Amino acid sequence: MALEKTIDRHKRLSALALADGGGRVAMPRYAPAEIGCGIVHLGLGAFHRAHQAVYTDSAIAKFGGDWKIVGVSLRKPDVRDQLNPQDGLYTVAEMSDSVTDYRVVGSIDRVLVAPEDPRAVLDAMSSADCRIVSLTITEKGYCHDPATGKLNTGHPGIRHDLEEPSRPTTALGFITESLALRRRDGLPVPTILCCDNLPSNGDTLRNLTIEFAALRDAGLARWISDSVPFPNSMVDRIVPATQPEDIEALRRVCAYVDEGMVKAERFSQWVIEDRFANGRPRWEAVGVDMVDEVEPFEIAKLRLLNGPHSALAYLGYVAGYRYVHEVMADRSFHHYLKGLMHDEIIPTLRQPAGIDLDEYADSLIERFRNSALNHRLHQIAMDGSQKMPQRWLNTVRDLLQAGRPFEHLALAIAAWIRYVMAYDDDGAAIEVQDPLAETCKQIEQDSIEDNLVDVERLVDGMFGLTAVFGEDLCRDAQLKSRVIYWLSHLLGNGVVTTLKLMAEAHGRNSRP
Ligand code: CS2
Repeated sequence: MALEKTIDRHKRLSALALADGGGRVAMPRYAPAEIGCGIVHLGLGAFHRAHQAVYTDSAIAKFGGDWKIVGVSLRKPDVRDQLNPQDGLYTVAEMSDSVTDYRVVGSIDRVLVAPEDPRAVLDAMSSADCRIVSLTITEKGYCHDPATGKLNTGHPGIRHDLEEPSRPTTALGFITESLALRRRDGLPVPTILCCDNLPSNGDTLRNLTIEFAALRDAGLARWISDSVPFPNSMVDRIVPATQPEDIEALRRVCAYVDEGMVKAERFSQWVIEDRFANGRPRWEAVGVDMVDEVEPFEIAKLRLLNGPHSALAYLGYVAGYRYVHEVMADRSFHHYLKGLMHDEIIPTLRQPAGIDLDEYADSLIERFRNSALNHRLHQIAMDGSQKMPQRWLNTVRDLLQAGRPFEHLALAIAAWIRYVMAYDDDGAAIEVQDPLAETCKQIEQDSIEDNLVDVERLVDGMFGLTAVFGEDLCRDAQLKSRVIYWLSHLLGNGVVTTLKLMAEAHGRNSRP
């Protein structure tokens, strides 16, 4: 089928009215309607649309194959309402400081909304066509204890899915029930491909699925353990949430309305362990690194990109900044970032093959500077309790064990505590989004005496969150005392003065 090219400045993007975007948009080089589905993806946020779906689109364009994606939203109907009227088509705006390229992606077939029709999701996941189930459900979607990777059996979603296995609500519930259906029907197993920023993400998901399945049926858990592959993967692309002004800018340039558009930096990386049960798209021919072992890449990325990202988010937001590139333009943050990356994080890393870690750190700083993206600090700051263990705390453990300094990380932890106190240095309210937000608020209330925060009591209370700090760091007096020190400074003097103090006392230039 030739793709029709009709333009109407207010026309919605769709297969029938596939606009040519005034020549500024790259269109799929295949007829999406003629391609069948092979992947079910749970968690169809902007990240998936700007990352895995783009690689899959390139692989289909080159080699064909029934690898289109059935997307599943586990909570809200928004993405379904954006994409289904557009026949799954959407635009990716790839932005550097000076240039934006636009590309329409054709690899998403349709979107299902799990709470509205869990049966339809199970049918898609347990059909013979589905050979890969992939996930980007964010850290909290795993219903686990982030410090240990163990299942949180008290989680309301998990409790529900154990009571009503055929009407699941969580990713673990859907995966386990769909595997049980396949086992019953004697269908080949799919590969379960975790694409979230978790340490050993495939292994973590595998363990959680087996732990969850064992609570239903020990035989099912054994069968999953013996037959279903869960390769680890490392995903990387900065994808800020789409804002209404992005959709409007696209309409001005490309002459169509695309409610499902996403924006991203130009850089993109995907490293996957090549363990697939039942085939996969030829991703290796379109820029994906298929490797035997992902761990060194994954740890380097989690600690060196996501770790500093979170630190900048808390410090920057409390200082009054709202975007990553604004923080990067402030020299005191720049010094802090250098110290954090080069003096504390890099010494804990194993060099991934072909990567120079100092150069990698410099390239990350360049990426953070991208001012076209308008990447909100608030987006990165979200769900800190679920992110900190893999982004900072494992690095802290390594530094403590090696007897090396960890001042920048202690300040980052103090900045998280300062952020969840929910007001910035100018007294403006912060809207904290975190599954533990209420608990944190309570801890803060409990630490107030005579209208003043008792910093020691506050830090003690936060460190009592064993699901975050683990049984070891919870009791680590050395770490705690440095966090108390930095939090006192943040509260007494604000972020900017505290960063100056850090630069004088522990900065790169403070040493001979
Ligand atoms: C960010 C990540 O929102 C966040 O927490 O740190 O989404 C980050 O942009 C990506 O992991 C980059 O690959």
